[in-house]
Amino acid sequence: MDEEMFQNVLNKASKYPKPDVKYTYGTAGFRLKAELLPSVMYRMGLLAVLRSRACGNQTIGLMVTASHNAVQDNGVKLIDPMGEMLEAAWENHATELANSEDIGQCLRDLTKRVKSTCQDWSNDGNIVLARDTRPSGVELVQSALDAAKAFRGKFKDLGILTTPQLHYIVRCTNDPDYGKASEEGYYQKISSAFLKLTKSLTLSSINIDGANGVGALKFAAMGKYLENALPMRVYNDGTSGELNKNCGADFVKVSQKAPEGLEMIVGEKYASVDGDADRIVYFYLDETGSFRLLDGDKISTLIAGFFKDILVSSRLTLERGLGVVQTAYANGSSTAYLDSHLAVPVACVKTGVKHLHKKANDFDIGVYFEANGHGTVLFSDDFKAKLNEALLGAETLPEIRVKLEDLKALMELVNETVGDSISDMLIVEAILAKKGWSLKDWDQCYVDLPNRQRKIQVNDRTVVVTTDAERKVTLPKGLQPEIDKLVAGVKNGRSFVRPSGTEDVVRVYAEAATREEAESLALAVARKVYDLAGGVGVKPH
Ligand code: 16G
Ligand code: MG
Repeated sequence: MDEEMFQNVLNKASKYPKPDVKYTYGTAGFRLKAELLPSVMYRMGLLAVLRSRACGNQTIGLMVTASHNAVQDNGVKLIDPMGEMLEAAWENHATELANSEDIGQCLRDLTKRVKSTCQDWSNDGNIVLARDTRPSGVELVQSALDAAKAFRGKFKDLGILTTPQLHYIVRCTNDPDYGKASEEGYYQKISSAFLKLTKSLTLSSINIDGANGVGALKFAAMGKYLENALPMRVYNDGTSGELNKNCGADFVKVSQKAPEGLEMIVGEKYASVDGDADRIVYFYLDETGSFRLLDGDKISTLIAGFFKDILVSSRLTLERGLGVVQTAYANGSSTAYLDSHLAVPVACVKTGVKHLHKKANDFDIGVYFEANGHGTVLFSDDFKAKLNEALLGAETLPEIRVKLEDLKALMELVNETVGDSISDMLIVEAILAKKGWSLKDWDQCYVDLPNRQRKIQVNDRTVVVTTDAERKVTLPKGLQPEIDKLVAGVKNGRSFVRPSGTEDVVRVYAEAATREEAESLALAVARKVYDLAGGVGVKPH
């Protein structure tokens, strides 16, 4: 090993001293107050280069963002070669490196370990970096670049991008068949698929809440490629308001009300994206002036229903077929609608994008969404091959060919690497236009069951252990029977409890036929959690 290189890494590291913090690479990478991150960022620059070496010099992405968190926070996540999230074993390497007191030694050990088990080791190392609009991102990117230089990796700083744009670019860099590896290539691929799909259709305008973040910039940029096919107005574009403050997809989903910064009008269409533009939710005002939210569940049922129709009419037969992946947070009405109305199989997995993404690969067309608006569609190689074969077939009837071409355009419109608010919005808009649906028509597919979430402060959230995709608890003992008893007395009742992956709390979800019952079920379950899982502070009341 090259001692001079490790010495160099160590010398540079003194610029980024590690504060007294225990870091964990969680479901969303590292995410903290920005001032606690320079040392982490430096180390993640090193890890990204190491990961690239371990992947035979394929390009690895490093995204600096804290998504829907406050502007004072920031974070970092690494992106694997096919644009997917970092492999689980490397999450542990990331945590180890971030916490090490002797970074030179830790990196030396890690390099040795990784190299010894690695098939296609390369001595180069290639990374691409991007950040959202947080001011702290500028210096944080610089720390990662310093690391890459010291560790003799090659790097490209792509400036400000949405998280899904960087995922897309990483994928295209390593797999040029997927598209052109640039921001422009992204707009071109997606806009041309959208224009193909909506050719000769008239689309009504959409109002977008950009959360005062990167989404606002990039929706506006995409608008230039859409040739006025979709009139778009972007609000909360960052010129005056603060990032994610009382606006954005998370605010709208959690508070179930309109973001600040836009005046809602009956009959208009609205969508909100989050701070790094990988989530989207829709909303509108009904005739009575009530706020109506169309969340990730509504988006996944819309997309799955459309795929179902088009698959039937295009006569493509698939072995593993179409399926939808949800989490326990999916509204019970959405699951029932998929099951009994659309007859589409539904799988339920643990919270966290990586679990949904993985499961969606079990289907030929796997639609996955979290209720919070993060999701996309994955297509199997078999599906792609069958589709191309059918399109090439000379005997394919013209009316079938039209459907197949729609299917192909729809596939090209999807960013398969990760949930993407720009791509997701254009998918929704294309489907609504094809069906001639308003948001109200879409909303009426099914009625959400009233639901309520609560969080309970406990001494140690790890005392709560779940099973069955987080739908049941195994520990603390006695909690599940209590939940079962409470649920049994409530019409359409359902409730589950899980430790948060991002906050030091235990979360409770409850739904029921009426708002009052959902509220009281959530409260009763929260009180049981407080009693049995070591609640601290005031008991829920
Ligand atoms: C992270 C996850 C998100 C999940 C949320 C749950 C990713 C990229 N993000 O933000 O999917 O919904 O955690 O948070 O996986 P919780 O564990 O605190 O409820
Ligand atoms: Mg996000």
